[in-house]
Amino acid sequence: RRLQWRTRPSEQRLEDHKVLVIGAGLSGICAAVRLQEAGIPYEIVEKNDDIGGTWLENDYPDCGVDTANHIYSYSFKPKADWSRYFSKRDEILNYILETVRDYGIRDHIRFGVEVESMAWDEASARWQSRLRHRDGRTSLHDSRFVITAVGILNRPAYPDIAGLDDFRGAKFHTAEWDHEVELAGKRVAMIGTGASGMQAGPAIAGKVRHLSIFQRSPHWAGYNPLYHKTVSEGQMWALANVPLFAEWQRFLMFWASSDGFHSTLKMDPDWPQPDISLNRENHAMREMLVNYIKEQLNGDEELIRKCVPSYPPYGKRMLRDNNWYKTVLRGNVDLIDTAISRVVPEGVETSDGVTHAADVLILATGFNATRVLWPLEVAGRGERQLSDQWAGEDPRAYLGIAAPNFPNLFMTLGPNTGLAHGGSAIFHIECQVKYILQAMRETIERDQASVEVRQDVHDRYNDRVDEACKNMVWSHPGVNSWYKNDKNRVTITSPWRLVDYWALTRRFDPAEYTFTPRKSPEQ
Ligand code: N01
Repeated sequence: RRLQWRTRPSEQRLEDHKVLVIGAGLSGICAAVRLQEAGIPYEIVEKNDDIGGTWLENDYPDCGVDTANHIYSYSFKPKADWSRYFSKRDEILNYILETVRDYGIRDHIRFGVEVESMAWDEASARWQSRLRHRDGRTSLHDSRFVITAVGILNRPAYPDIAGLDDFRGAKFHTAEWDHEVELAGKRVAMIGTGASGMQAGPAIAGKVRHLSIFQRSPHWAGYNPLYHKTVSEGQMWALANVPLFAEWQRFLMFWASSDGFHSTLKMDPDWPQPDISLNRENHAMREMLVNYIKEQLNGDEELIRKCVPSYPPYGKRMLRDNNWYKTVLRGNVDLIDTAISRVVPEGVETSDGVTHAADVLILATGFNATRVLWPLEVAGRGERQLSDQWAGEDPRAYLGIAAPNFPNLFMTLGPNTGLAHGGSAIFHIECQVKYILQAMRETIERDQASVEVRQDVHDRYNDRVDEACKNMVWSHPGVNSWYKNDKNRVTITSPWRLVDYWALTRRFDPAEYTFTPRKSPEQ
């Protein structure tokens, strides 16, 4: 729901509380819609030349979503005519562009501008942000509030493999796909078998001469009958015309990902096989997935050994089988699980001394997700750096939204709000934006200059997060992922069910925050 003012502030007061939104992806656009409805002035600064964030940057072959679109969309902009249950990148990008057009947001966005650093100015109780423009110029931006909407997976990670720069052919990351490079008839090497690799690999295997896939560890991938299906006209009609049908479907998906299988993710201390599964349900899930893999691989023992993960299901992001297993069975595809020793000019060398010749090298190696907000430099009260407060890779925030010492700064998809257990990230984004706007309303209506979460509230919440995560699959010692830092502390994923996070963020409680009054002009 849009924000309701209790006492509508004057235009002048609203103008004084201008907001800077960093990023024009799904989170930034959601924030913009709600700010606009509330009449709070805002500006979006976007590093790219267009709208869309992750859905603009990622356009590798067959790039798409693995959360059903009828929930992976804004609640305020339902769409009955998604062509598929799990849409491809272009359809999602068009949906974001439609939202921007319908709400008239484009004029509020400055493209090709990156926020390099931000500093809280105590005297004026405002944020001063240093912007770097594409032409190298820098400028200062002044705002009362800042909302970071930079996503989690926004900085491609390049593997630290010796000789990478020596490779003779074309090479690129999946998030920076080079469409100028012709793959037909080429020998291609792809490093990484996460969600990006698992979509891109099958999409290119049919056209390349040979595909060598380098797998460091296998990922679990499940089958969903709707994954490859288009939505029928009858279904679209019902979604558009039958009262409450779309809401009902959305609610079912919400429930399924919220409550449906949360217990699958929790360790049972008495479980006899803690290496491979967590509890009875998790084990049943494992057996179902293993049977599926065996069936897909036609009993090929060598490939089955390579493809069955040793860690429990959901330890890393559960993927959707995108014809992955059929792809690794192809005659022109090798799945290589011998460690890479180095990249050489003519291909990739593995620790057994074999060189796998390649003309093109694709890095499906994921993102620098663990350093939340990096490389943005944020200096709060008393010039305290956010990266110091977080000791680099140990980010914490109250509800993933607010951090002490950083007044008037709100995060979307901040620490411990990533969804690794199903459910739509857009749901979390909407919860966060609603909460943030309530915080702003409270500050503006009380005629305060700043709002800052109390340290004790923040600490207590993070203790709860840590306690909940301890028991969950991502903390499993056999799982190595970007969901946690090098101290095995889960920093990215949320331990809560969707409904829990909704309840936590539903109402902003002013008692959990400290407000600082606005200085009158003569002070
Ligand atoms: O990245 P990843 P991604 N040497 O980090 C391997 C979302 N997403 O881009 O597993 C060798 O998951 C690494 O190996 P390992 C979704 O949230 C969604 O694929 O660490 N290998 C892994 O195999 C997802 O979770 C969709 O052992 C190296 C791969 O590279 C997130 O994005 C589609 C290596 C990286 O996998 C990230 O997915 C795409 C090295 N030095 C993305 N370094 C959909 O919704 C890394 N690897 C469908």
